[in-house]
This record gives sequence, C-alpha cells and structure tokens, in this order.
Amino acid sequence: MRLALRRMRLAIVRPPAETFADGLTTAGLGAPDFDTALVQHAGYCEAIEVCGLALTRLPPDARHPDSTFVEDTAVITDRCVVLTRPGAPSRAGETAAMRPVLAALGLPVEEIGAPGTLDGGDVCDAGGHFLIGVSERTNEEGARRLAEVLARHGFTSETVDVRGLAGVLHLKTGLSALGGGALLAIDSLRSHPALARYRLLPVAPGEEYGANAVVVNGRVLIPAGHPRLEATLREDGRDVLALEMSEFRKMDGGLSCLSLRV
Ligand code: CIR
Repeated sequence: MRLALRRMRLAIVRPPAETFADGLTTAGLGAPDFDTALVQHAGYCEAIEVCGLALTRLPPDARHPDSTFVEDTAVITDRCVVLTRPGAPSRAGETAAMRPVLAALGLPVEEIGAPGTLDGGDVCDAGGHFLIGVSERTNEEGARRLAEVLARHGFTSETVDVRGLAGVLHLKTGLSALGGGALLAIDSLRSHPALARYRLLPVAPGEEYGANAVVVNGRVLIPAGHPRLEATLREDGRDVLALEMSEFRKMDGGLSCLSLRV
C-alpha cells in the first residue's frame, strides 16, 4: 500500500444546470434551491483552488440533471483513466462528453463495457489499493471489469458489497480515504474485511453524510455542520475545511461527487 495519497494538480468540475432539481434523489429533504446550489458550487471550486488545483470547468448540461456529479463518469488514477458506464439510465449519456476531457489528460483511456455498470462514486483509491463498491448502480460485472483494468495497470483491488446498507448510494457515501493508511468509515462498514488493513476513523451516528470527505493535497474537505467529525479529524492532526453542501445533499450528492481529481 502506498501511504501518501497522490499529489493532485487538476480538478474537473461542472456546475449544476437549471434542471438540477429533476435529478435522482432518495434524500427526502425537499427540492434544492438552484441559486443556492450555484453559490455552494462556486464555494466548492474556490476551496479546490485554495488546495492548489487548477480547474477544468465544463459547461452546465441541462439534458442531464445529475451531471454536476462528474465523479460518477470516470475513475482517474495516475496510470490510466477509466470511463464508466453509469448504472442509472438517466445518467448513461453523461460519459460521452467526458471522453475528450479525459483523453486530454494524456493517460491511457479505458472503459467499462456492457453489461457492466459502474459509478465512480463506488470507487475508492485507498493508497493504490482500490475498494470497489457493488451497489444499486455498480453491478458485479462492472466491478469485475474495473478490477481487471486496474490489475492490468498494476493496481490491486477488492469489492465491498453495499447493497442493502441503509442510506448508502455509493461506497464513498460511507467511507473516504484520508491517506496515511487511514479511512473514515460509517459504523455499518467498519467491520467489513476489506477495511481490516486500514486505521479507521469513526463517523458519529447522525453525521453519516460527513463520511463523504475529500482529501486534497493535505487538506480534508468535509460538509459543514458535522462538529464531531471535524473534531475527530482535527484530533488526528488534519487540516479541515468545511463547506456548505445542503443543496447537493438534497440530491444525494456529497463532496467527492462534484469533481474528478487528477
Ligand atoms: C444520483 O443519484 O446519481 C445523483 N443524484 C447523486 C450522485 C452522487 N454521486 C456520488 O455519490 N458519487
């Protein structure tokens, strides 16, 4: 296992389109406010830039209400990029626009073929060893195909079945890699054998939404309003940046979903 998370230089983002509220959601938190979502997205972009990344800003795509959640369209490693095949039919068309953007990164472009489905939100690079969620969106064939691609590029991986775990849309809804062999993980994932090799930091009951954190060049971005999580991370010596995410949460989206980081 590589202990440090790789140094990042670029993030790909796409602001929400005016059709944002038509996207998929199970949150039951009401409709998102579009203007607030734009402000929160701008805050997210600014935070990413503060962490030292240049931004590739894609235009809003009103044909795909969930397209602001760019993470689901690709898996990026330092050896290859993988175009996914999103599991939700309404999101299948999102990858076409991503292909040239990924090709421009200059890494070999791989893809997940039918009948595999895979959402990037199910893929956690935990120090060069990949945890791949099998979920309502990523099927076993998609996970198997990704594992095969990763193996060809010299990475190891294993699957974590999250189907049936309450409130877990994607694997990274419930866990995040923090670097240094540490993971943040919700209670229902902590005893999974795939996590045994990691030092696990807890997510307090009621703060599960905070489990979807993003580490960017040494800073941990978490959603605002998770004081116990913030304290846990600070006690662990982490530099924490809390961001307003309420409107994305209403659409089942977390911090990681809003960017592809290279
Ligand atoms: C969806 O259901 O696909 C979107 N509304 C939310 C996607 C969140 N993406 C992620 O966790 N990687």
